[in-house]
Amino acid sequence: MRVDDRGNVTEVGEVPGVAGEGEGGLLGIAFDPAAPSTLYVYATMGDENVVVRTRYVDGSFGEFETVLDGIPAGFRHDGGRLLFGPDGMLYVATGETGNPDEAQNLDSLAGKILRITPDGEVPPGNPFDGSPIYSYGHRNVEGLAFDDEGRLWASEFGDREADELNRIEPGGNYGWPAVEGIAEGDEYIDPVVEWSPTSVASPSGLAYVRDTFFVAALRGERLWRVPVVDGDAGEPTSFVEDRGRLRDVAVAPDGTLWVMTNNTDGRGDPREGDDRILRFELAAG
Ligand SMILES: [Ca+2]
Repeated sequence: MRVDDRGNVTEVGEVPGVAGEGEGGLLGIAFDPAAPSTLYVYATMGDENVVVRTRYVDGSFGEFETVLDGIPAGFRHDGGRLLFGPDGMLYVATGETGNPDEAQNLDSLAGKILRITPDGEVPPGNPFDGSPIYSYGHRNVEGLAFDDEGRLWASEFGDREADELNRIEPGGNYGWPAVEGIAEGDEYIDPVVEWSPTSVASPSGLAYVRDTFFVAALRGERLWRVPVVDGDAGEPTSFVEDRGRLRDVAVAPDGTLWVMTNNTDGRGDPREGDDRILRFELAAG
């Protein structure tokens, strides 16, 4: 779908071969800033998750080609967020597919954040030789954002104890399934922010603008706002608390904030007209 700034929605085309069960399906999209008519898609196809790409020219798609395959898929925890970094590389968030131990297995792409070239190759500078894995020990990451300093951050669904906002370091182990939330040990990198209980957050999409992260909360049914001070996160506050489940948030080129509801995902309470994309003006300063 293409949505213009007046809210008009146009169906552009279909991504062939998408067949997800449970939480699988067509989960993420990203345009390459260095090749703006190339669209990348993260989707479940067959029994795996893949990244494919196509050209978007004159209002329609060309052929789709596979960029990266072999990402495990599951009935739940399929990750799916795509984001190009300031280094021109594509960052890919995956989930552990309901198999927690896979998050610690460096031979599996499940429960990881991956870093690949736009062609799907392993780029120079990745922390593990010959591997697209950039960080591990993740349960299910559905939110990625870079701050003004080029640092990568990720939201993370917790299980029973705490949801997380993490600052991602190359080669970092974020603890799942050994620990959840802030553990204060030496072995794993603690989140910068945790939400407990998980019913107040369950964070999916993540966006950054002007020293602030915005975190779309599914079960929490609100938009969390987290100020960033000198690379650390301040106390979260929340708004947009009357629209139900929020799946994603993005900053548009004009500086407005776009928020996607997800009340029709089988776990929500759909209202007439759901789901919606909401657009907010951000206060100056
Ligand atoms: Ca963690």
